Amino acid sequence: APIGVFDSGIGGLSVLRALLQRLPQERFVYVADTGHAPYGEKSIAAITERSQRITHFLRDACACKALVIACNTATAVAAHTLRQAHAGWPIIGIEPAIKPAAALTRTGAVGVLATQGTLSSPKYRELRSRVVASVNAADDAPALAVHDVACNGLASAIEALVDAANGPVAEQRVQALLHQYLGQLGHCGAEPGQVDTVVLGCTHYPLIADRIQALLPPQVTLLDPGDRVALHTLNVLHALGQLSPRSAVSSAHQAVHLWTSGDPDRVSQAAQHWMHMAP
Ligand code: DGN
Repeated sequence: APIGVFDSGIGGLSVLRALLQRLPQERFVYVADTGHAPYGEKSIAAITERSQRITHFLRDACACKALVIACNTATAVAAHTLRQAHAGWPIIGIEPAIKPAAALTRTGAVGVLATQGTLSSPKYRELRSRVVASVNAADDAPALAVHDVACNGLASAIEALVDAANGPVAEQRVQALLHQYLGQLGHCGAEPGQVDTVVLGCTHYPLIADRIQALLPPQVTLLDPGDRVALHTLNVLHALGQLSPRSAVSSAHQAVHLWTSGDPDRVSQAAQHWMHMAP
């Protein structure tokens, strides 16, 4: 049986990319909900409703053996509800990598780029205060400060990058938003109190990690949680004895079925572009 993966759009391709590397023997069904994107500024009820529908589709129509929510916003808002409704069926979510960032930072200042929906969710706020409290309770580590930046519009601008007709305009828009949002991280650098670790807290952002890194001092580290999620998925399936045997799946093209509530050509173009997947 395949593994189901979904995102509001093409951002989850950054997670799918990592899943294909860690789990080369598995098949995947990816749903890009681009007809209802972006999730970042939608209500809790709307995001939960979309997540439930997609989960039903992946579990019932596609007979998926597990679900990877490749969207920070949907995880923050709906993972709990989905797990209650599908008890016993593995659901793997994704959340901003604050804990790994806290372990890595030398200055104690961590930036988190995410959607407003993720940053204002109780799940994120709880994670954030838990990590800050536990680091600041230990006296050997530098005090931890987490700087949240809500990157409204950035996921949508990234969606538009592969649109042939609007590509150059979208590129300008991405650059303008990055200047604005990265500017909010203050003077990035190696001094105490200056941000040296930036968490990519929305699955769209790793797709443009090179553009983000280019605008930051070289000593700033970006954290893309894709591989950690893929490794966790591997461990969960292994523990359940549900990993597929080494098999006939030989290419990403064979291994992935793409579905979308939006324009299928755009999504397959995005998969080709961001994952070098054959059409
Ligand atoms: N890619 C999603 C996330 O990780 O939060 C949502 C982006 C969006 O829909 N704005």
